[in-house]
Amino acid sequence: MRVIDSHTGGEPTRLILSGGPDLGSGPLADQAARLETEHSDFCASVLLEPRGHDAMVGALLLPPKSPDSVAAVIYFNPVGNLGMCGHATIGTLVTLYHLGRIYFGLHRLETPVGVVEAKLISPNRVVVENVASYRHAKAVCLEVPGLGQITGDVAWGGNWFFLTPDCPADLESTNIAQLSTAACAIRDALWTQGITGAKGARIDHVEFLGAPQSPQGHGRNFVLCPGGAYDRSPCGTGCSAKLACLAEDGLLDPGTSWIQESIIGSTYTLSYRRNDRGQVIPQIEGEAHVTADVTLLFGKDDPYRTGIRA
Ligand code: PYC
Repeated sequence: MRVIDSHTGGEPTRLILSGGPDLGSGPLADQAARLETEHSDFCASVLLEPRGHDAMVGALLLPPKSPDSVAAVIYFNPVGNLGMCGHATIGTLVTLYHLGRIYFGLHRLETPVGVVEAKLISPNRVVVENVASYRHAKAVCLEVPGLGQITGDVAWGGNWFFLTPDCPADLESTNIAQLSTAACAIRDALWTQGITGAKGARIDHVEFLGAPQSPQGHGRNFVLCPGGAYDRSPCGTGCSAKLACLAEDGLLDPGTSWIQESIIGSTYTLSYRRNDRGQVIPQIEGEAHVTADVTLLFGKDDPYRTGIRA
């Protein structure tokens, strides 16, 4: 199986170019559902140790449904699918450029939650225009064992997020273990207390919000991903959810830039516009680098053929 690895602000993407499972035909959302339910071994074998690690996001490249799109892509992590993925979209465009499949300019990419447009502005920099993002619930209070009362917003940015300024520790990389434990406790409490996204959707990302560390920054975050890994980048869909909340609170005007730092200090430049329906359309600018162009091997007698699942 040929894969190309990249990282976007430190967050890894593994783009699968060949050797993926047959997902049949039909809408991309159905093909994505088939990947998750019928091919979880495939997903784990590509992403988990010994071939990968739990922070990796897979991007399965498929032929587009529309001739106007450059590709269709299904994003997944070791535990399931992601609706959209900002960092992996940036990584995908930079990788397609590396392969000579695209050049600078605007490209349409089909994802299971809608078409996104992304502009390659240099070999390593991309601006992604994400799906419409919105706040579903404001100032939700929940009781979290070991943490007490936590208040935050529930918002959609292509995935479901709970965003809270109630951080259990400073947003420093030395506190990643403590932040991860607390974010997992919040995610579990959201589910057990029946707090969901629209139509009962599980909130599987938790985002702590804090002050920036650099003079040019506007905010810093820590984002817990569904498998338990933390996002090394500021998280494109998490930034989209944050933009939706800023817009709704009247704290950021359309077209105004916001620099978001990740827990390791990598940054995205964010802004948004409103479409003709008044919805928030986030723009995320970030940088990716290709790190490997490799063939993954899956020996029949390899006991860890489908990944280490401790
Ligand atoms: O960049 O949207 C993102 C993302 C989601 C999970 C990991 N990265």
